[in-house]
Amino acid sequence: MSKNQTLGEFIIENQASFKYTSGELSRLINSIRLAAKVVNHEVNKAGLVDIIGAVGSTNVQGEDQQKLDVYANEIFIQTLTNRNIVCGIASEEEDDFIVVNSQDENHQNKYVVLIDPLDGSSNIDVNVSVGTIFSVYRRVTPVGTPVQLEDFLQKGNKQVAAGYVIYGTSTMLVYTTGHGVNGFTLNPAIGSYYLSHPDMQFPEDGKIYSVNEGNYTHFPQGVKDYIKYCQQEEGDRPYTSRYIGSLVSDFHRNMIKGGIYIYPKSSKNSDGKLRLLYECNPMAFLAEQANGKASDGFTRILDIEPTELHQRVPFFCGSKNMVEKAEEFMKNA
Ligand code: P6P
Repeated sequence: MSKNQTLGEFIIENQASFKYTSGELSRLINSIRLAAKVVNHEVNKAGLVDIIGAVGSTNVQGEDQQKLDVYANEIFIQTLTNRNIVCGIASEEEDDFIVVNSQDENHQNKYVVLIDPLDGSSNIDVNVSVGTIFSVYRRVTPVGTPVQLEDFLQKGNKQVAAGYVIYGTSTMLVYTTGHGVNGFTLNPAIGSYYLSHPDMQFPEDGKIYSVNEGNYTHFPQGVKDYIKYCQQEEGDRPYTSRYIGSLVSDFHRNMIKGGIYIYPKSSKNSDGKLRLLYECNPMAFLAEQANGKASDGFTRILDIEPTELHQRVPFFCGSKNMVEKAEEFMKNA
């Protein structure tokens, strides 16, 4: 691995380390790379053209769909579908999963992709970073048959790849195939991604906690106790509170600087807000591959048995020692 290697060179160099059919996954990552460039082009000029603002419809989550949500969803689905790589796609923006079968393929492809095409999209109108999150599994139902719900309801520990694109001050693709986490920065002038952050690791400790404290009164006691712990004058505390309201941005900063992100359940969100399959599982896979940790406050995220496509779970994720401290408060509350 050499710094400034292009993403294409990196994929080819590491193809052999992937224990399954190497070609297909490489083509899958390449298609995500391409879709991210197209979405990035629109996100970067959102303020200039009439693509900003709500499209007037809502998604299965009941959230207002911003035009860029819809656009990003269409681009990722088209790109993955047209390249005859996957047999199924699930998206935050789609009520049900999509069976992908081009005429000549007869359901021979082996991978399913779950995606949040544009996470944090409520930040679009205020020019704050947003992101795409993706999760990849091998199908578990017979090849040659249409993909089924059980292909998507797999535990996070079965993921073969996961990653995010962050559309920030620069656009980065950060992903893992189970051999560590690597970050690639897009050079928009030539449309190539370069390996800018090899072998990304969460510092074991950190001083940043990311939680929406506006919901404090609705939080479980353990979360309230942990927040007060972070704010106490003692040792290396008080910590710093940083909350962007965009999971990918908060996660990315915490992975580089050290920190914890918490979206707990509350009296307003009985299971929390984040979706297990296409937000928490991929971010948890990345976190663990980067020496971090991710749980629902009690149970490892990657061990949670999914029951529904859009189910939500509480999410504690980041530097190992910080997550374990928060889990201690949850246990003792
Ligand atoms: P709240 C964006 O909608 C998102 O899913 C995450 O990206 C973000 O961290 C969280 O929700 C923000 O939610 O309730 O704090 O505004």
